[in-house]
Amino acid sequence: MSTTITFYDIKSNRGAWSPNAWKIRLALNLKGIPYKTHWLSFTEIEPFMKKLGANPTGKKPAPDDAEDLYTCPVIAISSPDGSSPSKLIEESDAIAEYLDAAYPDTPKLFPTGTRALQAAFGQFFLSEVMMPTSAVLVPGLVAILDEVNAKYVEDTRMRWYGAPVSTWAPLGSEKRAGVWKAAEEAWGKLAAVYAKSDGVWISGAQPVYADFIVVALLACAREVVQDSEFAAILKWHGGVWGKLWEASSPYLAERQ
Ligand SMILES: N[C@@H](CCC(=O)N[C@@H](CS)C(=O)NCC(=O)O)C(=O)O
Repeated sequence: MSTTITFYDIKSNRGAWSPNAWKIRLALNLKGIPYKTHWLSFTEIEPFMKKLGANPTGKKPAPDDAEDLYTCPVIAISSPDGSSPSKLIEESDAIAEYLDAAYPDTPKLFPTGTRALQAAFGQFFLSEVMMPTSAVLVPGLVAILDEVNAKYVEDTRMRWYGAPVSTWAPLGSEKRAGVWKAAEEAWGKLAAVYAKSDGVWISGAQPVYADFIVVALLACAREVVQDSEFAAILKWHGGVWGKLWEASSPYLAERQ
């Protein structure tokens, strides 16, 4: 297909980190689709997306829930000569569906018959695994942003979730140890799901979108938690996440 994909991702001083954007980066890398990353900081997303004509992907959490929320990832598809207007696709799931439809000769993220099951998996992952893990990820995220964007994350998360990010899981604290214990238990539920598979990937020999939801959170953790903490995750539950991480390395390599 003779089009150019621009992939909007969120910058940090360690490069790619956003779990939602990583899902799509992994998908593009699996499919071998060329793309160009356009990096945006948190505070650039809303004004930039409005100007681009992108749709919001939801509402901000309360008390700002009357306001639209603009997020990454977004992709823009344009013809190489720029003669036709860009098509914009917002929201990681919608982008993944688009990539399967637009590049039918590439590995499928949603093999036939798996779309609904993968949607159920996504909901399970978000509430049972991602939520309990985020208490340790968000504080680490603040540390890899510039001053303005660190303040944006601290201020918005304080407003939306009611406690300063710096108190969620301070390094070396008992609280952090407790958060990690809860996270390990949460990932244990996921390990029980993966144990039903006969391969490293959830559906066997090939990765599907559900795997990339998981790997994307590991890729985020890689950038925002301590090295020793990340190494511990890879050993949890008989090393299932270590094996998944290793199998994902071809799709994690391109991160520009
Ligand atoms: N449901 C959306 C969620 C995207 C999302 O929440 N992205 C975060 C980064 S991981 C974001 O852009 N947040 C903007 C902000 O917090 O202002 C998707 O899957 O694309």
